[in-house]
Amino acid sequence: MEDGAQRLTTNNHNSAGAYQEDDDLWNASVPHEHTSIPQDTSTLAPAQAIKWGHLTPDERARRQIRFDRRMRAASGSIKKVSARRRQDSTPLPTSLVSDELSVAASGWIGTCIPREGEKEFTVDELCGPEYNMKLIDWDGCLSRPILDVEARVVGVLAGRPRGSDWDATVDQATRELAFARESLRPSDKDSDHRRGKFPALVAGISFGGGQTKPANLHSSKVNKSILDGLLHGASKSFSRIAMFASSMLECYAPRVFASYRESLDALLAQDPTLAPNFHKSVFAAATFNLGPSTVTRPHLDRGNLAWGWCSITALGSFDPDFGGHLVLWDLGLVIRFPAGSTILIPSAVVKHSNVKIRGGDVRCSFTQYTSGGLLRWVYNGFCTDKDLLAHAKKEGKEEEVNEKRKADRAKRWAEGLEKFSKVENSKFVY
Ligand SMILES: O=C(O)CCC(=O)C(=O)O
Ligand SMILES: [Fe+2]
Repeated sequence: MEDGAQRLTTNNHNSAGAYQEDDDLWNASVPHEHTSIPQDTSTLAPAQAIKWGHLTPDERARRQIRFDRRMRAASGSIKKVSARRRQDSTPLPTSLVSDELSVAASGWIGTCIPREGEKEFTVDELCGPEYNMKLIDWDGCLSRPILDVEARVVGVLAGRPRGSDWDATVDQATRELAFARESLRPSDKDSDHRRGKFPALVAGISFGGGQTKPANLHSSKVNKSILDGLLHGASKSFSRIAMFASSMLECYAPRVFASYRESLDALLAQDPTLAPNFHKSVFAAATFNLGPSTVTRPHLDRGNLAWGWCSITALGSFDPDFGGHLVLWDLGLVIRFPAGSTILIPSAVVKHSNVKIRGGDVRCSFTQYTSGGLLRWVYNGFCTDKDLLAHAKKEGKEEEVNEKRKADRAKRWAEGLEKFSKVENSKFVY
């Protein structure tokens, strides 16, 4: 345990009592409420056992579902299994000063940084005298919220669901990525981009440079069929991973989650042609980093929402003690990152990369995120800045609209940071 680390003791709703603490709740094919249905009164909390003792099992089950929903609503709506995970987590304090991170003047996205060279780093180099970083020997299972200097939760080593079938899900996802990699056209196979030298496929809803409105990220015909397999294949591996990551966002950054949820709902209501990747995930878009050596260079994903979190799930078959670690440059951390585990970070503002992997090892990853442009579109009332200002001019309200926009810009980053949760007196506050 690092200096100053403490155990979170959230005030969550254990009184519901009737839940089985069962990570099979993550099993995408089973609606989670049904897994918690008590079959006899002995599994009910005492108060419910007295009140509901006369009911038939079916009636009790229905009441239990309603009761659980109310309990979840009262406690910020997270599932019991997530609340337990949060309660058992040990924070990871750092000296990050979040207010000093760089964001674009608009406050919606991150800033541009120069593209870094091809050098791949080892753990020894990063933790040696030149970079002086700290190795976090994470087991990849237990959740660890990452705290800034003000005990603000700026990200989380989320871990993995405890269900016994998670390894099978991870193996299946890894096989599906290998198949996708093999199926790419040769020209797509050796791509070299800002983040590194490995092919990647993107899917979902985005609004970035050059677009006039939010749109579904599209790909070539070949890649579309590969993506369809990854997103909608019978195994549902990526839908499970996506759902776990989304629920971890809800658990550790409920107010960021709510912003994603609200803006996604607004977008879908306004434009029914937009198609999210997964029903049970609030992230608007996803990237499949196909490897075989997904070792990213130090980079920012600057188009993502500045105060948004991006989920990263490591996949593949590699030695996590040798490489694949997630390096968080602004935090001075090198985090062991085994396949099957998920980490969430504000990737638009925190520079990150991976440690070099061992020759012959295979590393892939799956990320989910929401672009800042999407929230700006919703904030503008579903139009671009340009159209908004043109409209304001026509109405003779240019000055008024400009003043408001200027004021909003100036406070957007600070307001975004306020959406992060805090750990105060060992309690999770949001
Ligand atoms: O694979 C990883 O651990 C990092 C992935 C990443 O940063 C990205 O895809 O932008
Ligand atoms: Fe990234």
